[in-house]
Amino acid sequence: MDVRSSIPGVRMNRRSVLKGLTYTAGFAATGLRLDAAEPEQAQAATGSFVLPPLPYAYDALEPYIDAETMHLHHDKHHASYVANLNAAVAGHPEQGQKTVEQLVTNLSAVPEDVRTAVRNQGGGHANHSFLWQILSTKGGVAPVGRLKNDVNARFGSQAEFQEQFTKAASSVFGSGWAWLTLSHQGVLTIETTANQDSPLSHGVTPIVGLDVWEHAYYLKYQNRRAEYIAGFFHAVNWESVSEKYVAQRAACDPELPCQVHSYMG
Ligand code: MN3
Repeated sequence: MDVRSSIPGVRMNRRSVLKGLTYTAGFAATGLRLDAAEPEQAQAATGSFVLPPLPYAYDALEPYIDAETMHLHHDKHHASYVANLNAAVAGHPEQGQKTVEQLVTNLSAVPEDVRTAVRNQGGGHANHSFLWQILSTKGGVAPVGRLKNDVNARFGSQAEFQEQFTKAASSVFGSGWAWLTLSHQGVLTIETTANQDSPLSHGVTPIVGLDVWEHAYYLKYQNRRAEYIAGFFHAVNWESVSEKYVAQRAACDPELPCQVHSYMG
């Protein structure tokens, strides 16, 4: 069977919580010129794909991810992926009927003339939408429940998992992402993707994802990617990630063995 066809789309929560967002005094004091109307302009100018609001304030991830970076990352970079994706599919209205997760899960179903654009811009939209959802400093310091058990079974311990993940994220040459993914057979894996490639495109479900493009950390960390990665682990909403993981596990193919194998074999 084609496992990709049965991978459930990762639905993003698009609750409208923008009203809770404010520019912080700290951000205003930097003097950065950012236009508060930018996300609305980006959406109005385009089509069926929209920039999801951040589910928390721009400064909610301080001190690990700074408000200035969140402003630029969400309002400019992510908005640009959305606008470019809409432009890419403008001549193919049927593609605009799909979710972005459906697009990147099955790139071969996307018309060839826009496939690379959808891979890059759709990947950027899917990856960033996912990233905002897994972050919050209020979600504990480590996985709980089934995810805790499975991470320990697979990697030995949370510390060992973070060490392996850090190695992978540090090894990305140029722009890309590091991931903890779940295969349809129920196997947790640390992997990396280049540019904006989504794990969904090769048939696995993202559980945790870290953006290691320089735009994600350069303002605060400059070239110190290792410090950024260490900060990221504090900014993951482990409670929410652990909760979603239970549902993601339940979607494993019942016809295939769904068990976690030891990382060390
Ligand atoms: Mn990014």
